[in-house]
Amino acid sequence: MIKRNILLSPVLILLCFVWLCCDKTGKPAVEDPIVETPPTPEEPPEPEEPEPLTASDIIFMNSFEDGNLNVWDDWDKNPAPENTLLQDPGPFNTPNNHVMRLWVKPGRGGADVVKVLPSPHDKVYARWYAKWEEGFDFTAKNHGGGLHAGDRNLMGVAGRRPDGADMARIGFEYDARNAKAFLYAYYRGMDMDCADPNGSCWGDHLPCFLSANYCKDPALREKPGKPTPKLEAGKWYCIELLMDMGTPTPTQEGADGVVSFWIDGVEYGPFENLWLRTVPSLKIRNFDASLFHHGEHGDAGVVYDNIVIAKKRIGMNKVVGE
Ligand SMILES: [Ca+2]
Repeated sequence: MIKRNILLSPVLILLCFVWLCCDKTGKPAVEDPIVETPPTPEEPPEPEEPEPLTASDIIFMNSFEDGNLNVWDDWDKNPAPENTLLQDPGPFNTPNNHVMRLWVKPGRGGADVVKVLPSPHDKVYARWYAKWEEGFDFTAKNHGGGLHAGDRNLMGVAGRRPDGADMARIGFEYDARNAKAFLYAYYRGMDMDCADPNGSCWGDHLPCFLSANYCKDPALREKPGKPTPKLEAGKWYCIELLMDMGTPTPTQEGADGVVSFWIDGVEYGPFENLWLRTVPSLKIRNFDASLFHHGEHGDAGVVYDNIVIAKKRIGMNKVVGE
């Protein structure tokens, strides 16, 4: 028995080392053919505007008018020019308005701000405005930011399926092959990119517009007649995410987590009956605005404004206090 433990210990240490050293920022999007939803002959979908929020609905908001980023919980403090406040009319064309710019140095790397929410939640909406600057290179592989359940230290973990008690996250990004928007999601029930025989597992694409090898669940495919837009540089987008952790369940059976997102008020979900957690203590605790590139990329960045995290749907209009 003692001999066995002596043999096992180096193996365990090696495994821990491999895990700690692994790429915690995720691999590039799967190299799989894109299956585009055919264009629809129907009129484009109309945005839906929800009821206005009250102050008590709001968990956190920031419009970058403080002159600094002190309300954020930034540990890595991406210094200028990676993370800067700029004067810009913003999404509401407001004089003397300010926005936050994220810019990534040449090569692999990222810029971000993190907010540890003042309270943990089972269901959260996050809305922000973003503009990819003129000349932005959408062909560069990327990851974006969004909502994270679990400890802040696990926000960058990638390459494995969460255990249902540790973490879950959804980030808004684009496919580098066609600039189409989607959510890149890590959660207990994720299943699209887990064929690696070594047990590695990479994020789901919501909606899924890859081949049938990945898009195994028809409910998670792009909805007919509602393809997600291809992002364009130089225009403001209103982006809103919903993450509802759902009932904690030991298996997929009975799981009812929900993820959805809106672009300019048009919903491209919901994705329902997702297995996001096994325990009630796994709650949404963090938000980040982030731009990560896997390798070489263009010199343009992305600007953010009017970030609101709330208990209810936020919509495109200004909220109380903005
Ligand atoms: Ca502003």
